[in-house]
Amino acid sequence: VPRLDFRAIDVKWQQRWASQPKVVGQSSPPRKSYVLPMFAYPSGSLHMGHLRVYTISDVIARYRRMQGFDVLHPTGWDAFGLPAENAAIERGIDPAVWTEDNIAKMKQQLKSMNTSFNWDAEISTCSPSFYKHTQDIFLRLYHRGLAYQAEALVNYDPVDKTVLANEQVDHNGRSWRSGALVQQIKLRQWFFKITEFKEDLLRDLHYLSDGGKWPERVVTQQRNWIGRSTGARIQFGLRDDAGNSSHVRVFTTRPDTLFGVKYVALSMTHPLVVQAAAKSPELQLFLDRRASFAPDSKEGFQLPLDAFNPLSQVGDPNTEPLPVFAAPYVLEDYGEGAVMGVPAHDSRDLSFWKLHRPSDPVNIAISPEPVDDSAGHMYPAEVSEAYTTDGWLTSLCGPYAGLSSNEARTKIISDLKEHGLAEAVESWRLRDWLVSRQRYWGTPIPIIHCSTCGPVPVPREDLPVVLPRLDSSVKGQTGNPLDKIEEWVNCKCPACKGPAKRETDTMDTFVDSSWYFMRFADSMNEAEPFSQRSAADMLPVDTYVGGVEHAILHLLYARFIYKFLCKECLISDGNRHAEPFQQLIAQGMVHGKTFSDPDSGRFLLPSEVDFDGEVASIKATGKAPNVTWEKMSKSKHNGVDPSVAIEKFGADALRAHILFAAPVSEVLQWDEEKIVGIQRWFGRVNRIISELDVQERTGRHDVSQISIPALNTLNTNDADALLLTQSTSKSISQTFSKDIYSLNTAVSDLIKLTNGLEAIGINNLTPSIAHVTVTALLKMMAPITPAFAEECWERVVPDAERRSIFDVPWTGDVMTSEQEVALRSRKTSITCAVQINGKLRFTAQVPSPPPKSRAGSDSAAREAEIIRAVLETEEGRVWLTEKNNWEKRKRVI
Ligand code: ANZ
Ligand code: ZN
Repeated sequence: VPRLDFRAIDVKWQQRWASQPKVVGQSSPPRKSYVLPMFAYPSGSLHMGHLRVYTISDVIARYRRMQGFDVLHPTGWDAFGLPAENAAIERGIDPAVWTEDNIAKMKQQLKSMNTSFNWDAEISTCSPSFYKHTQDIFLRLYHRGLAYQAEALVNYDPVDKTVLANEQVDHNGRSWRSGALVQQIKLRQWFFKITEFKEDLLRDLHYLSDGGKWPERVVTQQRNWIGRSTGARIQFGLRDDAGNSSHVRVFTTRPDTLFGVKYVALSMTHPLVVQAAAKSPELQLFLDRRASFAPDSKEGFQLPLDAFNPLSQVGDPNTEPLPVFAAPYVLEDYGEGAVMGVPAHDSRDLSFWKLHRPSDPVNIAISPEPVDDSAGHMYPAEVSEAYTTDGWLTSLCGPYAGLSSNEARTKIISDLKEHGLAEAVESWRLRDWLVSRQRYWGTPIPIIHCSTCGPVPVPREDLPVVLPRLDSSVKGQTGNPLDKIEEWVNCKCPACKGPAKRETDTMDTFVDSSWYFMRFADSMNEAEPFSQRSAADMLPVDTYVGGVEHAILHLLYARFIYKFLCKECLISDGNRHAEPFQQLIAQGMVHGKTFSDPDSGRFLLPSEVDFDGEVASIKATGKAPNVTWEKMSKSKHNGVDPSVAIEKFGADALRAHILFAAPVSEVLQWDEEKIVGIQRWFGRVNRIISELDVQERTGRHDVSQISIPALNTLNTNDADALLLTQSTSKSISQTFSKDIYSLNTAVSDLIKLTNGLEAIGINNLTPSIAHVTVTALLKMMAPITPAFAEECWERVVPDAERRSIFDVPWTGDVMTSEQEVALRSRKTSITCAVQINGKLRFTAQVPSPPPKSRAGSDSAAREAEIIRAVLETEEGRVWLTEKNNWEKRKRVI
């Protein structure tokens, strides 16, 4: 048995694969399959999350290649973005150089994982040959009125000195990148009109959730982000302190709670608030403080206005005037920028009311039961939680009392509508996509500003607008370096040829990643992003693999741009609903084993822990450390460097371990101690291969005859081995093709098959059966452990037939289903008559006898086998263990 040097095997096959021409699909007509892992940011080194994504996508790609598909499995680099620019500012390094270095390192690491990427299609979003087309897509949007400039209140990150998209601000109002508290300022910005596609983006989620093409939770997150609400616009009367009447409209999804309204609140930029601020310095002061309010702040400022519930105007006695507030919790760009406050039934309104009117009772308008046993009015302090779900209207609700929320919504809207006081409306949460960034390291926006002509698009033939190089003078600068590069900024207006200036904003990196996957279809095309022909051949992506952290933004933007390009007829979609990713595999995170001191809670360096004993102990104290699994991070000292792990265990063991350790969608707890199990498995495979090898070299096996011989010549071991191989291959095919989320079971199935074959013993098999089952095992292993499978394959498949294991079609089954049925029935169909004390008592199914050649060779074993089977039947138990004692039992059969 040769000793296995996994690193040497990896390197040998990596070189072989690189020098072999890619085999194109053997199927006719060719069937394509496009398998894509989310591309990486070139930070400089892979992390375990990358290892997990690329392993999953590589297994799928390799499996589909073996099935005869023309597989496209490309990758590239999401190469624009702040870290490169920050390196430049901190250390005076050109971001392009920094990025290229990192890409070179990471590409090497990716190859060392035994991956099978189409490197000839590789792209990098920061290369002019790529961003030329990002600019082209920008211009296509611009010419359709879908890219526009507008003054907008934007999130400004004072540390990175850039504008952030809403999505890049967390719920504490901090930048996702720098962690700085984000400020709100007004700036002229570029937007993409994604809202134009909101109906399509929402509707087609049905298609994605049908048949589980996308995980339900991702579909739900997208649906909530788009956020269509159906409700009503309702008009409240207003009277100011001088007695002048006017009105204000609010948007509500709960017209049924109208009897619970206690106040009206307006956004900080609502026209009525702006008007009032002109006359009230205190209000102005309040408005000026807005940037300092926390996002969930319930601050408020009461305006000198009374509001009147519209129900009072349709004859309801409930006419008490309601206070009106300016409040930061009311969003300026949602609905009407105004809300009706219902403390009893909305939790935000309840906290607002508790803060501003702690002693003013709230109105309970909705009851959880059809019978109204609610208190009617309650003091805010008595209401611990708002009752926010639908129910039945209480006796407070006059003519509507007793109606269900649903009935009441319809009736209240239609009653108010008669007086022009309400109308049913929809409201959408989705906002246009703010794409401009005041940074250097991004795709330049291809627009020129001319004082005579205004903004002028750069003519297509002048693309790309190339980023100027940065020199080391950038070190320590703040703001956008592009603003300071005069010779780049100053240019000629394409329209009037007068002096003009380039747009210095660059695009959000989400723009690059919104279309990169289309570029892989035709990544060398200089003239256009991709040809219609190549799009028709390769798009959409069949299987997209990536982290669930991209569930909202990246996927939404990519769906938008894809739908846009379908509308532009660059992509002819057939009937795939203009969806770019037909199947989405969202993989879970990788958590690292984390040690901390039980006394101080301090996270420990691995070097502070002694692993030599039976249980780990802290070197300094001798105590046992706390062990948890957490997101890998520097501060927790729990990160694992994939390169080190590959050096240590070989890529194939890592791949198998990653798949085996957890179902695809779940958190993977990275525990290197468990790789031993995988290594032992490889060792068993190695022994089996050696046995087969000996068989073949001693000529016991006629290599020209590796199909299954006639069934009646097979022995029980052959039948067992064949049936086990057959059931494994069924299960594996199912997993690889339909049930990718259970890839962990593929590894355990293969381990079981290996153990089964080892238990049976290769030498106990008819040589051709040994060959069939072992080669089937190798083929099934190949997508997961490609180099090790190739190495074993080379040892057992005779020279004449030697070709890469990946060029051998995946046949799946090792026998026909007729053969399988015959084998199975032969294995179990013997009926045995059981006599007890000379009387026939019952019959039982027992294993069929071994073939003639071996009959009589082991009759004791055969007898034991039959008795065991008989005792396992229900009759056997009753007749032989309950009604008769052991002595009799021995005599009877
Ligand atoms: C009264 C009410 C009573 C509400 C109740 C809810 C529950 P979704 O479902 O997300 O669309 N709202 C309306 N415009 C707002 C704005 N500009 N800023 C903040 N909140 C606003 O949310 C709709 C609900 O959010 C609306 O329904 C409104 O509060 C509030 F028991 O009206 B509701
Ligand atoms: Zn001009």
